[in-house]
Amino acid sequence: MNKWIPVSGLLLAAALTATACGGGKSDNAAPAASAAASAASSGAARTITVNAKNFEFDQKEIKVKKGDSVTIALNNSQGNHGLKIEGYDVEVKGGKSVTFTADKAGEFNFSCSIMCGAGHAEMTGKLIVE
Ligand SMILES: [Cu+2]
Repeated sequence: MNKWIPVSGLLLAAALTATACGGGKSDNAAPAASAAASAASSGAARTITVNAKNFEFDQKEIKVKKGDSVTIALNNSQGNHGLKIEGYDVEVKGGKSVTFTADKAGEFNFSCSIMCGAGHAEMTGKLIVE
């Protein structure tokens, strides 16, 4: 009976060693994940002021880089207008600003979000995220 005690001790030691190795593998995955997170948030902060009047935006094309933190400030020099970007959940009204992360590449149409009159449908532009 005494003979079995050292054997079970060895098995326990082997089990602990195996567990330690498994732990080492999962530790290796953690730095890779945090590196990807910091790469996504390394974009520049950009502020774009858009002036709106009846019936156009002065910026028809807004170009940013993917990952940028984009602030759009809308200034109504004439009339009452808003700016809404399709594909992003972003809308800003005159006199205000909105900040979002341009995390999707592509071209996204924006348009006036307030019925402002006869030329309302012509108030469009494009956000280009590259
Ligand atoms: Cu409008």
